[in-house]
Amino acid sequence: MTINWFPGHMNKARRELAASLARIDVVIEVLDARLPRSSRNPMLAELRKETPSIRLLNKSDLADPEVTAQWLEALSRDEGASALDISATENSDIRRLPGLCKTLAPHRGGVGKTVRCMVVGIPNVGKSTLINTLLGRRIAKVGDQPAVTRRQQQFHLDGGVSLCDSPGVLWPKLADQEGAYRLAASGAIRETAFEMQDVALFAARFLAQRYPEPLAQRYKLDTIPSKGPEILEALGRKRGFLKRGGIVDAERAAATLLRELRSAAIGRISFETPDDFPPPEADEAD
Ligand SMILES: Nc1nc2c(ncn2[C@@H]2O[C@H](COP(=O)(O)OP(=O)(O)OP(=O)(O)O)[C@@H](O)[C@H]2O)c(=O)[nH]1
Ligand SMILES: [Mg+2]
Repeated sequence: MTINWFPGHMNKARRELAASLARIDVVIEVLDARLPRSSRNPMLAELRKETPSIRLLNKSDLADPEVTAQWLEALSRDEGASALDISATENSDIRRLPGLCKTLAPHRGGVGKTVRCMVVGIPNVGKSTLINTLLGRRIAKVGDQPAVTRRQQQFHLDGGVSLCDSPGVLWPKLADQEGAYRLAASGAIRETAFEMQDVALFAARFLAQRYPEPLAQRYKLDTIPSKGPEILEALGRKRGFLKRGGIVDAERAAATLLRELRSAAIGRISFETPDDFPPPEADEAD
């Protein structure tokens, strides 16, 4: 099944972002450390134009640390603009951020001036959490589901920096469906926009290929079956998710796998590495 999710509120949020970005000094782009490329909204890059930006790879506490190191290296090498890996819940990871924003907008540094920052990114990536941690208070509404923030909201930090929270936005057509499945598996897409079992099968095949040991350990599997449905079946049996007649409840097994993947109960998992994205020259080779 093709996954796309661009409901009306997101289109409105996109228009509001386009209008507000003209009055913004620094864009703070929050990406998901587990899928830094697939969580990058190509629409935001267009809307931002020349406004300086900082890229944050958030939820790095859930990502595979070795893969995050590869991403940090690749991002600074390939695109000239480095990124920081953070957990938005950890003040120690982000307390330098306001100072960094100021250095990117030196013309806004005078007395009585404010460096106006906008926090942007896909749904559920941790934008509002980041703002709450910087403020030291739970003011922005946070929740573990996409589309919690529905309108822009501005907050003032001490020291002449303002932060605007914004609703998470995706883009109208998720052309890279592999990326769309990663987004769904990570929790960025509302669950009514995809088939749970489809995405769980994708996740099961991915884990069997890239993270077989954590998968086997979590579900006490002696061997990992080769096909996605068989992995879900084995998981369901181990957990005792049986329906009448001893048939495995595949929907329950799917929901469990996705929940435990998202919370890192299976382990710290990254959904993609820089090597999954060949450089443009390789595409043009023949
Ligand atoms: N483990 C972990 N969880 C995080 C981190 N940052 C945010 N979260 C969780 O991710 C979920 C989404 O956080 P929000 O701050 O509401 O995300 P958002 O980007 O504002 O989402 P929308 O408003 O829906 O676009 C919440 O359950 C947070 O607790 C992080 O660094 N690590
Ligand atoms: Mg939010």
